[in-house]
Amino acid sequence: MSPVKNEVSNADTLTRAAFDYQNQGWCEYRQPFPADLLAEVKQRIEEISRLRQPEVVYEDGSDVARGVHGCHRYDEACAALVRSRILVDLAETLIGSRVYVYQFKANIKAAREGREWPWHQDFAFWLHEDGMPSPDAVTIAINLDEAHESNGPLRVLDGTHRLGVLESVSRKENRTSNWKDDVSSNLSHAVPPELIGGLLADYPMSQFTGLPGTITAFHPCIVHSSSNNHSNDRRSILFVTYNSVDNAPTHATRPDFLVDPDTSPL
Ligand SMILES: O=C(O)CCC(=O)C(=O)O
Repeated sequence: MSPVKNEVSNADTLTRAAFDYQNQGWCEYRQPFPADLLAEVKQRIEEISRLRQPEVVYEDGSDVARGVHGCHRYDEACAALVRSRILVDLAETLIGSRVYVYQFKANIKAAREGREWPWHQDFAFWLHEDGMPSPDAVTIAINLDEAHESNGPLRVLDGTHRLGVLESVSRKENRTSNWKDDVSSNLSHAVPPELIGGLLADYPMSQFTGLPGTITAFHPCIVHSSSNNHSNDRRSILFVTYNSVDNAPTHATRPDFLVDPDTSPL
């Protein structure tokens, strides 16, 4: 493909993605990601997940790795991925400003043993735990494995990004004392159970199924979840959260591998 043609198709793809993102709170970004870099990142995530390091999180009560966090801070392949123009252009277009990496993680969801993520909104964590002023951020997901109906794909409720943060009236104004509660299957800021039935009735659900390399982006306030992995196939997904450089958190005290303190623009 000639450079000019590529520029044009990229602009069209970005415009389409921005339209979908505004309307439904998420979009698929139909832009091929360099296969060699993605393969390298996948291999590094597999290697890092076998190390006994604080940023490797395990499924509750087991030694099965659930996720690895923040390796863009020291691993060259992961650092190259978060700086790739494809992802940064998408993030800047969806947020409308310069961006930096707020969070980087791979959720591994091992075959048969990977556990659920209850219904939640990411901004509830960023607001309450870190003091992020507003939801001027976006999470870009890249499938490392195929995500299909039976291995616990991400699912979102279209349009719920417009609802703001959903709190229960009885919610206590406390922050969690242990960051592990923010990444376990027993989430600290899940959507209140009494609201879920109504949300499921009122908002259509979309599932992010797709081959390795599929890129999707979703809004910080969209209500989303995923189920246990009932299949023999691992479902590993990379999540890179880009934040506006004008929206740095006011009291980020969680570990650096969970909330990157480096807010310089990419
Ligand atoms: O990995 C998943 O299925 C869901 C991840 C998620 O919702 C999150 O990390 O906020």
